[in-house]
Amino acid sequence: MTALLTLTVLVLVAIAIWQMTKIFELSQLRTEHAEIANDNDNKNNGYLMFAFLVFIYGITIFSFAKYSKVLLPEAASAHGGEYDQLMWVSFAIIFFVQFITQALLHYFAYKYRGEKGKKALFFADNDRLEFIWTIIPVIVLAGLILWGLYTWSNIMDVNDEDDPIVIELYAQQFNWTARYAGSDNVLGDANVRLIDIDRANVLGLDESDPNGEDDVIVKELHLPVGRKVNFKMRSQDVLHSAYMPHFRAQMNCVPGMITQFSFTPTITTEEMRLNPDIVDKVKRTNAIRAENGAEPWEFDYVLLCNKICGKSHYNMQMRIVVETEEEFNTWMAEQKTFKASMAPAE
Ligand SMILES: [Cu+2]
Repeated sequence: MTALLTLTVLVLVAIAIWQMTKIFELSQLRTEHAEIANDNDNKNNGYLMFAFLVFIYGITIFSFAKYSKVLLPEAASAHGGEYDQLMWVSFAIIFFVQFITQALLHYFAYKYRGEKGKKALFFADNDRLEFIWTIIPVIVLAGLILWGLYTWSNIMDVNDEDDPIVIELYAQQFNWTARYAGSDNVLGDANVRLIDIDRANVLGLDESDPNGEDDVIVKELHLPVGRKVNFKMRSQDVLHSAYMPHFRAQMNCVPGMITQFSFTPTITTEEMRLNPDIVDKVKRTNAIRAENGAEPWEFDYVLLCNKICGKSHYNMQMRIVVETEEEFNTWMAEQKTFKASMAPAE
């Protein structure tokens, strides 16, 4: 009974509100606030257009000022400069065009706002105008695309010139393993079917291939500065992506095939730690860590996974150390070869 009464009251209240709204609407019909825009409304909308223009310029400047510090520091690879230049020129063109067209769009929306007795000027076509606004984007885009293709083919050219070190990057859920080709600089054959965890053959190297005997398997990537590296990527399970942001390098790791990427590191870890952008980033990060009672952090290059490959994807990383040739040779001399690290067959 109470429920029925409540429902009836609610329905009656709803009807009352509806009726009141109708009365309100009717009373408004003959006043200034009709639903058809008058000159005053149009003028206000024109000013609002201007306000919106100021807002988007403001938020652009604010974002640059506040968030530029999260951008990557100077590229630490030979091809990285070329890559960054292409990106910054593209950015500059986009911002220039955006700056001009937004201003024009909002200014004209204000200038040609509705006004009693004013009629819009209209013409069906203008060959010269159409030619100009077609040819300019065609030239700019063709230039960018050609430059992009040239940069792409330069960066993606993996070859054996300049005596590169050959290193395999092996991806699996959720960690990385690196394999150096050893003194012969040739990687031994490998296949996931040959993985033998009991004998510590974690990458499935083929024991019958002599090229694999001197291979060196490690959990931390060391690179000598100034020496070209040819990376060969493999994946054990799902799609991963080897991402080395400081070197402007990324390549998918695909189960069943070997993908490649090549670059020359140009800045050692020690040198990069002195880079003003890195010093600033470390300072900011450590201030936050101190608040949370965590240990201070020191900058290191890093290899990340850039494909959402599963629940621990976010933490799939490996430290990269770029060092001098002597430091690299010392480190390498301490590592065990595949043959020496294998447990004997039973
Ligand atoms: Cu992954």
